Order: sequence, then C-alpha cells, then structure tokens
Amino acid sequence: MLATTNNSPLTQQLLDREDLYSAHNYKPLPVMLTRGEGVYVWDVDGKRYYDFLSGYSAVNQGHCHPRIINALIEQAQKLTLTSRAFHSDLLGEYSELITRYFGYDKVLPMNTGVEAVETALKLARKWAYQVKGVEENKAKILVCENNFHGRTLNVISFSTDPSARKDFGPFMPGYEIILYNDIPALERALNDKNVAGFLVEPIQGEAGVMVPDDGYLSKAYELCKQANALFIADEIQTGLARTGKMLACDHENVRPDILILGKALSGGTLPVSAVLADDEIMLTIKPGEHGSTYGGNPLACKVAITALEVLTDEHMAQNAAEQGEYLRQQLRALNSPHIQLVRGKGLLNAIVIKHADKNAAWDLCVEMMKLGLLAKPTHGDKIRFAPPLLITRAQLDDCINIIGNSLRILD
Ligand code: IF1
Repeated sequence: MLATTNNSPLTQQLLDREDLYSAHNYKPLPVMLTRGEGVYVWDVDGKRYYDFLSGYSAVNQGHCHPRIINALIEQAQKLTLTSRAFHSDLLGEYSELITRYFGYDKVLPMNTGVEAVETALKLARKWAYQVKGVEENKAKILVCENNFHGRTLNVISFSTDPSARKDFGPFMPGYEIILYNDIPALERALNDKNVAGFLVEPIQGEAGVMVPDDGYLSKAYELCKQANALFIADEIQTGLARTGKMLACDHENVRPDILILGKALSGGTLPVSAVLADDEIMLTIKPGEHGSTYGGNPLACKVAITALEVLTDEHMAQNAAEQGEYLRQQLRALNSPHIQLVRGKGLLNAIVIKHADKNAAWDLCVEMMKLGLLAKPTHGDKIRFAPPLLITRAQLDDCINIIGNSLRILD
C-alpha cells in the first residue's frame, strides 16, 4: 500500500483543485510548494524542505538566484520578445558569450530541451545529406537503449520506455537503438554508411543515473570520427556543472560535434535551450528552414548570460565535484540494508533501493518529505539525489541525517 500523508486542509484544498482542472500527466509527491530560495523550498504551510531534485537539474544555481532574478526583472522591464523577424541587441551578446564559453562557431537558440534535441537531429540529417553525401531520406541516427531525450512524437519514436510510447504511434523512422555503454555495439552500428550521428546522454539521467564506464565517451567519439558520423551529446541534464565539470563530456575531454544544452541554462526561471556546433554543421540550415517564436528572445538571452556567469563566478562545478563525492561516501557509510547501491558523478546521484515492497522507494520519499527533504523515485526502485550545486557541507550533513532517519521506515 502506498504511503499516504495527512495533508493540511490548505494543501488538500489546493491538491483537489489541481486534480480537478489540471491534466493527470504526473503523479507528484503530495507537497504544495509556494517559495524557493537556494537549496530550500517552502510549502504553503510554511514548512521548509531541501530540494534534492533541483527541478530535474534546471535549478543548478539554486532557487531564485538573486543575480539571475535581477537580470530577469531588469530585462523584463525593457524588451522581452521581438521575434526573429527583427534583430535584437542581446542575441549577438549571448551568442558570442556561449560560443566562446563552450568553444564552438555558432549557437542555435531554442526553448525547451526537446526542441533543442529536435534541432540537433535536424542538423545531423541536413549535414548527412549536404556534407557526408548520404542518399536523400536514408540518414540514420544511432540512439541508446533506455534513453531519455524528451517527449515529442519524433523523440519518443526512439524511446525504449513502453510508458513513453504506448498508444502514441505511428512513429518516425530513421533511428537505430544500440546498447548503452557498449563499444562493440556502436562499432557494428557505425558500419552503416547512412549513419549521420550518434545521440547519447553522457550519463543516463531518467534511466536512473547510469554512469558509463570510464573511457566510453572518448572511445565512442573516436569511432564516430572514424566513421564520419557526428557525436551528438545531450547535456541537457548532465551539463552546466551538474556532474562536477562544466560538461559531463569534459571528464573525458570529449568535444561533441553537436552539443545540446537546456534546463539550468536559465537557472530555472524560463525555458532556454541551445544547440552548439561549428559552421560546417550549423550553416547547413538556411534562413527560413528552422526556428521558433521564442527562440533567442532578449529575455532568455539576458537570463542565460547571467546563469552562465553565476556557474563560473561561484565555482559551482568544483563544489558539485567535492560535495558529490562526499554525498556518495556518506550514503554508502549509512550501510543501510535497503540501499543496494549508490552511483553518480558530481551532484547527479541516485540510490537503488532493495526491498520486498515495490512501493519502498515511494514510501521512502514520502518519509523524507515528512522529515524535510524532497526527492522522487525514477523507474520504481531508484531515487535521484540532485540538490542545487551551491549546497554546503553542513547542509549536506543535515540531508544525510534526514535520509538516514527516513530509511528506518523500511525496516
Ligand atoms: C518529464 C529527468 C526525464 C532530459 C534530457 C532532454 C530532455 C530532458 C537528458 C527534454 C528532460 C525532464 C523532463 C521531465 C522529467 C525530466 C527527466 F531525467 F530529468 F528526470 F524525464 F528524464 N534530454 N528531462 O533529461 O527537456 O523538453 O523537458 O525541457 O518529461 O517528465 P525538456
């Protein structure tokens, strides 16, 4: 039986209203939040929680970071959207900053993460036809089993998650699924001359923070180069300091041919995503062949500039590396019979729960919520632990105590 909560009358009233008028496409924990600051969020009854999900890694800089919010407010009072029918002064400033920041010729600005993934896939196909010389409509893109790249019909066409695909067909062709973290599988698939590229998460987030073997990314990149295929890194969740480096690919000194960013690119304020590539790839898309109403809007540009500056100025990658190592060490030191394993890199971590009750991970999350920490299970028995990257050692110690005390309900 799923653990239940005695919600306050106010929380219950708000839960009931949402249930009545909002689609049921999520099953959130029964907590009603109303304020966020740094690593903390507060519910409508004034109770404070540590946020151990960080908006699925969109809030790396911490909730409502003052510098990012001030940039948002200042720009919002000046100019928010011109459409790309006209130029606006911030697009050039932002484009120069982000391309220099990551070392690419150009950026194509989008909004949500999945729009950036779709953009990357369109670029890879264009490049395949116009540069590599693949026959029209024959381009193939390799993806990994248990991938998560978003929820559009094209992207779920190559999902291996039945719940993401059921009754959404028919699906888009042109994708081949290979095992993750399996170099021979990639090598075999790259023998097909129609392969345009290989789309991969440097760490598979939704699959439960699956960290590939050391050397996988660099070997995969090398094989793609040998096969004249593009290495496309989806760093929407792993990027922007989350894993202890600015990009997860940096751990292996891999420079993706196409780099996809999102989530924390705006510090959790509004949807901002980006695709970075060099001219040979980026300029295959000509005026009028791709775009979006909000892509590259001045408000998004201003916020993204500040969100990137905050990551660097506050050394968030270094803190993520140090605190992540400590968190994994302390979680293992709990020696809980209910924790099968702890894995992750930087502050992108997960525990795998070992328990006879299939609801154990959910029940543990409800107990942690009662004790002041918010986390959510993924795929049943895994719980992601991904706090904002400015978390301090003392705050982590507090969180580890909460996690340790919560585990007792599984005894
Ligand atoms: C949900 C988690 C899922 C992503 C990667 C692209 C996207 C995402 C690697 C699309 C988005 C979000 C979506 C959200 C839950 C969350 C998520 F892993 F982060 F927890 F689902 F896997 N590539 N991830 O992680 O970006 O269009 O959402 O901006 O859909 O339930 P988006």
